[in-house]
Amino acid sequence: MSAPGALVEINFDGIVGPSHNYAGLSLGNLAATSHAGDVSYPRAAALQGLAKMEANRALGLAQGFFVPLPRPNDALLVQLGADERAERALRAAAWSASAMWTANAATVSPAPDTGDGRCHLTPANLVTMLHRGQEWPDTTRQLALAFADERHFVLHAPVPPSFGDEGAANHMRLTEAHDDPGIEVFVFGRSGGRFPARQHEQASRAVARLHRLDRARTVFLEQNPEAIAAGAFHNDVVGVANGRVLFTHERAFADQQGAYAAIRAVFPALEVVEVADSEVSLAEAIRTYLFNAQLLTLPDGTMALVVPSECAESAAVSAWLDRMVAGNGPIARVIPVDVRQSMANGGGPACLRLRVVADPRTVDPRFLLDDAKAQRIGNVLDEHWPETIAPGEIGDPHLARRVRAARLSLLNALDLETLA
Ligand code: SUG
Repeated sequence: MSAPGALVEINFDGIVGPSHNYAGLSLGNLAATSHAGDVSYPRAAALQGLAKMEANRALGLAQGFFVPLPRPNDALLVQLGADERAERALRAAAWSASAMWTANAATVSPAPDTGDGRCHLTPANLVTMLHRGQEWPDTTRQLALAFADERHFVLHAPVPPSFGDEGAANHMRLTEAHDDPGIEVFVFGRSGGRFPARQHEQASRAVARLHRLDRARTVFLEQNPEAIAAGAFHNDVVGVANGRVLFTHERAFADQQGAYAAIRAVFPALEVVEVADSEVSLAEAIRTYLFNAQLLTLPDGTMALVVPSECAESAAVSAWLDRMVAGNGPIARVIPVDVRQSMANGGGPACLRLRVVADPRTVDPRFLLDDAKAQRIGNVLDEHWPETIAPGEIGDPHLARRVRAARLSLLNALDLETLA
């Protein structure tokens, strides 16, 4: 256990909700649109997520979680003047378990980076997609509970809806040590391409101002429009940062060399681990989610990359990873994990977690994973999560009751009935 007051990175993973399904709701997310209409496996999905959390905890890392949001969200259909007989896409939006991807829950600026020495969180408005735009009110309630200690945390309202904000998926932090002041890098997209640019520059700038970041230590970069067009609907599909390291595809940013230079200007210690297009094409990187990895600093100070198991099955990607580990670079180890149910909706290991650098003692302990809670969560998943959901079942009142009851069982098991 860390010393009192010590800040550590806590990964808060979203527990996959009992209504997890494949509805193809996210234009520009190629995995999700290509799996539209598949039968989903909510229980397996949630157990895969739990196994990932447990594996990271076994590495000696702090692990938290967020519970699924209430679904189906009848209020959304009411707002649209619709009901369970609504057209398929509207109905599916109300059933979406998309809050599992907590990298989109909020943007988080740890205490050492902010003007008042507290950790600031801004829930993402997720306005670009209907099914995601319904998340923030319930997400905010959960964040308010988990980070209620106002001596250490500040929770903002989401930025106004005209500026799309997708949270930490478009935000990176570079630092010598988690509890040192960091450099915060915000990555935005410009609209005009064939797919939506989901992170608006003005949303990123608003978050940076709200979090009272030092302007001299804040960098704004434009995503490469070609990456968005190739399916990188969030920047964390083509790059991830941890410590001094930026692990990125060479075509992630609109001006790649300019991006490195802008970061280096304020953070000379930057170490770039770049994957060339000739080694792993943008398409292959997006298909395998090589960069949607958790880049973790282990207790011994070395770094590990938790990648989806799809990476090990790609000749180009696995060869690249083998070369990386054999070399002298900062990433010493690669750990594949099976999160296939989430991957089929475009959510890899990094999408499933929100990083919060904080002293675990300042977080509501109900949201921190330990052996007993992992056991209880596993039991509820085994007992109550539907094994499968076929597309035709979305909207079925019997399944709706089952999904609601399953979530309540989880809240009861975690002493979180207040979120019911
Ligand atoms: O917003 N998929 C999510 C995946 C989010 C991944 N997160 C990060 N990259 N951080 C999305 O596109 C698909 C749901 C459906 O189509 O049923 C979905 O919402």
